[in-house]
Amino acid sequence: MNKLYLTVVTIAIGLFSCQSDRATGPTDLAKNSIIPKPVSVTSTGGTFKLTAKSDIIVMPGSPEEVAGIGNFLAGKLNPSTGLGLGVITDGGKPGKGDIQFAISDTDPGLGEEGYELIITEKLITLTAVKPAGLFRGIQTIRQLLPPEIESDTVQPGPWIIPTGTIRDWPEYGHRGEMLDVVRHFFGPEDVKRFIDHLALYKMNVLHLHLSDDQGWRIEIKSWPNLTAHGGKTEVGGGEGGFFTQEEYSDIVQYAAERYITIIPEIDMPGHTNAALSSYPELNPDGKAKEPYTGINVGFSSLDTRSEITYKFVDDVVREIAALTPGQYFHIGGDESHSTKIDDYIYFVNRVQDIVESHGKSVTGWDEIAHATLKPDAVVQYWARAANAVMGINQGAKVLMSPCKYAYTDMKYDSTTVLGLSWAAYIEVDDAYNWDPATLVPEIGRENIVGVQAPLWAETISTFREAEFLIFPRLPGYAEIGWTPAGMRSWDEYRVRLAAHGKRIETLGIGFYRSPLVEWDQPGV
Ligand code: TNX
Repeated sequence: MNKLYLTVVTIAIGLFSCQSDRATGPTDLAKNSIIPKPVSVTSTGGTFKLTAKSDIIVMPGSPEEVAGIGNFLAGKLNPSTGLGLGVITDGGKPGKGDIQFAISDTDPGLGEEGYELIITEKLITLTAVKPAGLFRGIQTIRQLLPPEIESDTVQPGPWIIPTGTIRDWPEYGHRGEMLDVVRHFFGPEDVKRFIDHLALYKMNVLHLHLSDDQGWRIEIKSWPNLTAHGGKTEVGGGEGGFFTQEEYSDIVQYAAERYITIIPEIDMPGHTNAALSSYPELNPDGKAKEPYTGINVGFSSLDTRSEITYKFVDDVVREIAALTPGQYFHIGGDESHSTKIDDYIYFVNRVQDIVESHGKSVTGWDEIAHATLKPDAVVQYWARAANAVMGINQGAKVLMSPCKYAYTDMKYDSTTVLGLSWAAYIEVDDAYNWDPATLVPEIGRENIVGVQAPLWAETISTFREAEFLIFPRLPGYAEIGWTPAGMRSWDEYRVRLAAHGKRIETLGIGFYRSPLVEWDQPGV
């Protein structure tokens, strides 16, 4: 009897101490597992708790969009906490448990996307120079809360954050991913989900690869057959698909609400079989090409010496540019193996003028550096460093997407079923362990605008499959773009990444459980 009593008491104490541990929560802000790693963190050893009294307070006089950022945060916190945080914009004083947003230019060092988060036992104050900084800052708040915060059903909590100060801003202005919606089509809902993933990790660009040999994915009103015919194919013979202009604009808007810029790509003069099969007049012999559903590259080319080609390009660029608020239009330019080099240069030079005439700056794959680049051109380095260097020598900037490190369509290792392997196997450590500013000796920090990881879609036909290749490499690319190289190390990163397993899983993402990461350890 006595023994039983003792056992019950022991279990009760055990349970109680566990519970009280949970109720106290983590108290050292410095032991966070935020990705990308913040620039500076100081801990003050206390705790802040979200309660049923918590609200999000927007300082009066803030730009209107700040209330939208408040709504975004409330929309993330309310389903899982059930605490019903409201967004207060009427000048109400912040009380215990509130999160306050402030826009202030007293700390210009934070820049366009930086933020400061001051967490006391009473209040969280998030300050930024620009609304984009507040948006990046609320991703830090999400990540400081337990992974269950990402659930869409009410979870027990408690919702505790350690106190202290975080000051944080990105190393590079361009941090993004590319999504190939051509080789297999991914619809607006998939693209939005991808945008959500970018947002959580503070990325700010989504490059959409919208045309290729296997399909044309955006409605062009002046050339309707591009989608009526060219939109109906994809790799392997599936039904394809395309975005109407309304759907594209809706994606642009959805991204903008997350402070993410869309860069549209129309790949040319190669990778154009879908256009050539949709319009006979684009072909030198006046005959439409057969649709193509294989995965070879380099066989197609627009007719660079025909005026109708430039009428076509002008219409396409004009219609897409009008729907795209971002500065850049991507003209592709890769693997034009069936275009003579002189024709290629002539074409890229003319297309640059077209892009400029529609108010956009040119970006393209590294081959475009063979042409005479405009001063504001950005060369996307993927394959040949010599091309990127040629771009630099013309005064262009470089976007780093080295295929051996940043190609999200590469297999993780020889046993991965999805993905290709022509560039490399890219395990999670390989994806993380490189520094854009030292990778190629001739490409220095001052030449680089940022980092972009492309996801080509030859081998993936569902978004679940896409997510398997994206995660867990995406957080690493996000950190390479955000966190100064001197603050990064794989051994420290892999522990933080382990703590994201549960978070990614709670978001419903089936990710690659790399053996290099101890996923089931409780994160810090
Ligand atoms: C090369 S990367 C390509 C794409 C393919 C990719 C597959 C680049 C600019 N061109 O057309 O989809 O390899 O990994």
